[in-house]
Amino acid sequence: MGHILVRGASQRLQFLVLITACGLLYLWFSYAHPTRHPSSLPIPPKYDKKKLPPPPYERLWKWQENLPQHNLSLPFPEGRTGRYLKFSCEVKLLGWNNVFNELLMNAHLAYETKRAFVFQDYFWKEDYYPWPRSQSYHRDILTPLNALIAGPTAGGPWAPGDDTPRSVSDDYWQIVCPVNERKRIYTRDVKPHIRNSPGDEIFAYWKKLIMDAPERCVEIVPSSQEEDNYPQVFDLWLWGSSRILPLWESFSKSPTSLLLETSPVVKAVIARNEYLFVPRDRAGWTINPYDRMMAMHIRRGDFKEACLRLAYWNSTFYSWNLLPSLPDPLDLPLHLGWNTPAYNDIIIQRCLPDAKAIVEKAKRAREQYLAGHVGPQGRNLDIMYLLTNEKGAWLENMKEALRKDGWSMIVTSNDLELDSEGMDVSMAVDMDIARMASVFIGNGWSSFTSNIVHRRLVDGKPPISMRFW
Ligand SMILES: Nc1nc2c(ncn2[C@@H]2O[C@H](COP(=O)(O)OP(=O)(O)OP(=O)(O)O)[C@@H](O)[C@H]2O)c(=O)[nH]1
Ligand SMILES: [Mg+2]
Repeated sequence: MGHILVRGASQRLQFLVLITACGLLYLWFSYAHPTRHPSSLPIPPKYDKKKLPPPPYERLWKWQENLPQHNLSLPFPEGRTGRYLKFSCEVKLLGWNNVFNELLMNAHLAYETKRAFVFQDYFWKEDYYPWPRSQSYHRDILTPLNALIAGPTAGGPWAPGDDTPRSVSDDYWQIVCPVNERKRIYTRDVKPHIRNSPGDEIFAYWKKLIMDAPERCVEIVPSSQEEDNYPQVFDLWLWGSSRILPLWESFSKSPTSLLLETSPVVKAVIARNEYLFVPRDRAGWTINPYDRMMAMHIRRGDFKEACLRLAYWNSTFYSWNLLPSLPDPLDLPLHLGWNTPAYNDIIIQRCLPDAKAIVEKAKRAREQYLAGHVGPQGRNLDIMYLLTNEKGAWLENMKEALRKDGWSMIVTSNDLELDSEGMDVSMAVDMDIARMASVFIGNGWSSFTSNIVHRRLVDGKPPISMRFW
């Protein structure tokens, strides 16, 4: 037994020496050999997005917490004697863009009433979150507002000389405005007086109410879901109708709009992916790729049902997409009966165009833009960015069709390399690329599109560069 063991051990030793020698020989050969072909290089592990955990944002939360206005000793109108306005009725658990347009208008109302806007973080709808709910670090699924946007709405400074109090976080509101010092205004007491009124009248009504309140701290409290499905000050019924339009003039010129900024997190994600947009011709890095870019917002997935639902509930475009200065309004023929097959056909064409219609629209939008506009690079528009929730064969065929139609460089949302912060803010990343592109084509029913339109118009981009399917 002992002998067998000794013999077995010495055989194992010989075997090990042989294996090690072969390994060393192989390593020497493969690394010392100068003509190694690149295809024989080790293949890196595939970038598996789902394996990255969600971003903890520890430093960003801390930064938000330490904003300089979070200081009780500051003089009026900030600090412990300051004036604050919190919208507890702000919509939660919806797509980012329905939340975004509302919170900006709330911030504008706070500005107009000379109160500090209490900003809240983004509460994700679980279905849209890139990770399973169980991976959230909080009870709710949250992203700090400052990861998604920057500017005074998220606590940044107002313009020099503007003495409006700066926005504060919800956590600071709990400290500076203890419960017994809050004046509560219930939406159920206010909204019935102005239901279905034009947006400017709704705004003016709330503004007076809040200005007249002598209390330092005002909280707008929502009624129950049973009483009001959308208990917001500026609710979905307003955003989805032309009643919003009278607000454009003041909102688009407000410091809330003018000082709204892309967040550093979003800027960083774009910067690390920007090489993808650099043209391969000789001009290369010397040009601004956005001057030659068209961006298209292509909503797919289960959107057929969504489009028909929109057609059923609402025959008009959404919010700023309704601005009459924009070139592709939804003009439905008068004789069309609501919800008839012919009516639904038109809605589907405008809401969920097929690949052929998309290529055609891109071509026409390009021609019409170039006919009236000479960019810094002359008349050129050949880089395409597709913002999309679509993947797979449909998208590949779409890219091929665009390539055949002369688009020399085509990049999609799926081509971006995203770290976990990038995954978390990817909608804001796509939106910012679309903001900067020379021409943007979007979906008229979408708040994702209308928030891009808002920033493009505020940036001074011409209406002919904002198109709808
Ligand atoms: N990065 C990226 N994310 C998208 C895109 N489309 C949808 N999403 C994500 O999915 C969520 C829900 O999508 P939507 O319902 O189309 O967008 P929304 O923000 O709710 O705005 P609406 O267009 O009014 O519905 C968005 O908020 C994003 O988080 C896209 O094109 N790019
Ligand atoms: Mg949505």
